[in-house]
Amino acid sequence: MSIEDDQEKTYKQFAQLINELPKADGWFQQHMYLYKGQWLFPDVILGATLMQNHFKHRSADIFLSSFVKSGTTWLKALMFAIINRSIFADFSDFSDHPLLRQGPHSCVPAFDVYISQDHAMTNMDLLPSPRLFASHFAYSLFPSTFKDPSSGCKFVYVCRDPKDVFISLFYFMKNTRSIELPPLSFDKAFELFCDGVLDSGPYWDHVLGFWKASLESPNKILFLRYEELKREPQVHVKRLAEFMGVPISIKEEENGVVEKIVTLCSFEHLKNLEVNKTGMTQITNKYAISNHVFFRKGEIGDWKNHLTKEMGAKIDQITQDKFTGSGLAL
Ligand code: PAP
Repeated sequence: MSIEDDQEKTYKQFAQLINELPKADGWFQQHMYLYKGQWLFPDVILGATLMQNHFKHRSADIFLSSFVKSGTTWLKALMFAIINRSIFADFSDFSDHPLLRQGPHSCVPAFDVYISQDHAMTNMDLLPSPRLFASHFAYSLFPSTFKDPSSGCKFVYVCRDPKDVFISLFYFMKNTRSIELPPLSFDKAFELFCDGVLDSGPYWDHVLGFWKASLESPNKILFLRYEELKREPQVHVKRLAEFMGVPISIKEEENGVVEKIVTLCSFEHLKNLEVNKTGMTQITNKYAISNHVFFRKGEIGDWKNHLTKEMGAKIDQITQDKFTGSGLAL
């Protein structure tokens, strides 16, 4: 049986499943659906079912996992640059690096939507190891065979202050929401965020899922914070390289490789590249997105310019309530 025939059953099951799931107005598209505790687009739910039934993982696979607007673009660039550094650069020169010509989202595929594209399974099978994928799926959606410590697969998870996530998402939504939908107001979006009713939400369940798993399997899941990366990018580039099995050698350190990767992937550098000012990323066969929308301010604490003190305190209170007893503090 061909891969496509084998997947046919999953497509049929998905067509039935989507009609049975709880539905809400989407932030980007008309509807999103609650699938196993996470609000997702229909295409992405199809992606989750294809992953669960057909994706053949390899022990060297690495998933960059994150809640939306938590640092995915940055981590895509950093992880891509770290893992491919011997192919695309010698010690002194990154002048022909792919990140100078392509947006980070073109360098590392968005697994959740890519997997349902034509021939995706075959194409992914053809990729050399280690394969690098990025995903907004909740930890609970990944197959247990993949999550099993003996599988060898790894996750890098990045989380960010939910107040900054909300602001980042609100402005991203304003740029990318379907023009056929009525505007979503700031106050309504805030209420929905707090209630967890947003694409990939709820935020807190997503973060906790990976946090708990990282405590159980620290060698399998590297849990990072956007804010820590901003403060000490060089320290975290070295941690990432170590975790991904490609540690920075003493010779590389002496040659300034860490600093070069940090500079190559910095917000200021990427944002000002022509490809990220005017270029597009093809997300699916039918949908492309302007690269510039992924680079807004890249700061810690921009929420203070947009949320009232009461709104900030409300998100902090929810975070405290949800994270109590988990050992996680943001
Ligand atoms: P995604 O979920 O759509 O992939 P993601 O990349 O996770 O988005 O988040 C985008 C945020 O990361 C933006 O934050 P802001 O709206 O508060 O500005 C974006 O500016 C920021 N960002 C993008 N690239 C970088 C980078 N190289 N360094 C730091 N922050 C970055």
